[in-house]
Amino acid sequence: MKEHLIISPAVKAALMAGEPVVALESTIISHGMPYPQNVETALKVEETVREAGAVPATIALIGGQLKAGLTAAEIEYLGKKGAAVTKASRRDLPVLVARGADGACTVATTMIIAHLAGIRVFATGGIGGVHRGAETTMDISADLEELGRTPVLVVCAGAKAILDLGLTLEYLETKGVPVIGYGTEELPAFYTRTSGFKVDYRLDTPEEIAAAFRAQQEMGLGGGMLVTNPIPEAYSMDPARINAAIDQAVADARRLGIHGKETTPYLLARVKDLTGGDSLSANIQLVLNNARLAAHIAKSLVK
Ligand code: PSU
Ligand code: MN
Repeated sequence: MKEHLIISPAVKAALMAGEPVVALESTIISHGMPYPQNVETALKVEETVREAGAVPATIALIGGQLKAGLTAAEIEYLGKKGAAVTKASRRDLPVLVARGADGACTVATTMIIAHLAGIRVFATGGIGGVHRGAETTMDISADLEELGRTPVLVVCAGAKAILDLGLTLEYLETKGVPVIGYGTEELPAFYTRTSGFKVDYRLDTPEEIAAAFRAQQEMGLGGGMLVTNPIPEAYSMDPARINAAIDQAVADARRLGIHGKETTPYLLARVKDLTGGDSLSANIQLVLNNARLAAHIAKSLVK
C-alpha cells in the first residue's frame, strides 16, 4: 500500500501528533460545481476546517497516486479540468492507479483513502444513494456499500431528492449504517431541512456523535456512520421550487437515456441550471456548515 498512498506533510504531522483531521472529497470539485466557484469553495472549505481547529485533507487520485492532502495548485488543477477528470469510485481505482491517471474521488473512494491514511472523519455535501427507479435499473451508489464496510464517519446534508430517499434509508439499514440527525429527527434533503423521512437517532452535540462513533469502533462492528446536518435555515430553499426542478431533471435524464456513472453528475448540473444560481449558493453554504461540524466531531474524537 505504501507506494500508492501519499499523505501530505501537514496531514501526516497532524496524524502523528494525534491532532484532528477532516477528509474532504474531490468529485464535488470536478463534477459537482462549475469553475471557478468549485476551486474557491474547496479552498474555503479547507479554511473553515482550519478555523474550527482541525487539519483538512482533500483527497484525490493524482498521477495514479492516492493523495490525502492536496496543495492549492492541485485543487486548482482538478477544478479547472472539471468533468474531464475521471469520476473515481471503488471500482475505478485499480485501472486508474495502474495507468498513473488522475481521478476525482467520490464519497466511496474518499472513505477508502481516508481510512488507509488513518483519518476517521469526512465532510461532504450530499452522498450518493438509491436512485429513483432503482427497482428496474439497479442504480445504487457504491457510496452505500462503502458506508457499510469502511469505518469512517461521514458528515453530509442528507441526500438530494434526485434519489429515492426512502429506499436509500432502507439500504443503509440493511448494511447496518447508523443514520444520525444532528439536532433533528428528520432526514435533511440537502437543499431543504426536512424530507418527511426519519433518521435513526437524533444527537445534539459533536461529543455525543463522537461517543457513538467511538463505541462503534470499539465493538469492531465495522462500517461507517452517516451524520446528516441540515442546511442552515437562512440558506434553505423553497421545497416546492427545488422539488419541481428535481422532478424535471429526473424526467430529462430518463428521456435522454442517461445512465450509469453519468446519472448523478447530469442530475446535479441540470438541477443547478433549472434553479439558476440559487442552488449553487445553497450548496456552498451547506458544505461549509458540514466542514465545521466535522471539525468539531474530529476534535472530540481525539480527546
Ligand atoms: N450528490 C451530491 N453532490 C455530489 C455527489 C452526489 O449532492 O457531488 C457526488 C459525490 O461525490 C458522490 C457521487 O459520492 O456524486 C455519487 O455518485 P454515484 O451516484 O454515481 O455513485
Ligand atoms: Mn450509479
